[in-house]
Amino acid sequence: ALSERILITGAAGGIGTLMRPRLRREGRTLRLLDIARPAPAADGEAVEIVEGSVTDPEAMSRACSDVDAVVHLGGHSRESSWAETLSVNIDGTRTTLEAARRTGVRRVVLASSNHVAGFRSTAEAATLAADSPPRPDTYYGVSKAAMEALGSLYHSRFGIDVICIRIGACFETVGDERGLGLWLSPDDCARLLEACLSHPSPGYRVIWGVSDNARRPVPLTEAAELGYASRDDAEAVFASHVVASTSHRLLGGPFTSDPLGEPN
Ligand code: 15L
Repeated sequence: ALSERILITGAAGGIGTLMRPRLRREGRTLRLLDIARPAPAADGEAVEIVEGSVTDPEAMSRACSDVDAVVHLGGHSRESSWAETLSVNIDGTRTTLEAARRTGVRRVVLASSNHVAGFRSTAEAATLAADSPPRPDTYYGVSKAAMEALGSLYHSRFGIDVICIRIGACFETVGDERGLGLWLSPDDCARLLEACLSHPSPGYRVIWGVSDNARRPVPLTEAAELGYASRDDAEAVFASHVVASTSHRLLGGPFTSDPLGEPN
């Protein structure tokens, strides 16, 4: 197999930690970047550990050199102050894309979120194109809309393949009813990332990233076109032990009424 190197930003975060063992492949090196130093290599694990921030242009250029693709997970994963959101999520994404361009990286996968579209009703979401115009529910959602726009810009200007995944909720388990619809199982997340990494010529795309849940509110058409086939359904695993929650009319659920700019 051809050897390849993939940079994962935010590698010590929630999704990064879940993906590290799952993206391990013969002939592949994972370069793991985070502000919190990722755990050292396990026995036989082909990883390169980089301590650094997505907001640091020099560090990002070094991190991007000689990599085949970037999986950009680094950033705040929920609401923060506007200043933090602007610096880490928006400027950090620009810095990451700019470093990828400077170093000739040909493919970038961006971790967007359902909160780009948090004010869409769950009723309309069933047929909602993944690249539908943003209806963000938080500053966090705005930062993910900016991420998708930056990805589009870097694709159109420089021809980089950019795939933005509007992720539902990627955790090991599901705790409430909303999660039964939006769950992206860690195994499915890895399947989706492999599809993003292996498609011959994806161009610029926005896709929904959820498992094929019985209560899935969004379509998987675009993800399937990329080659993703979900094998998981939250219903089967978690439906009997989730806590009942207020059913949400809006895709973003509680995010749609949380105070803006306040970490929660
Ligand atoms: C997100 O975008 C967050 O990163 C994650 O922590 C969850 O809150 C998820 O959305 C969700 O909608 O539940």
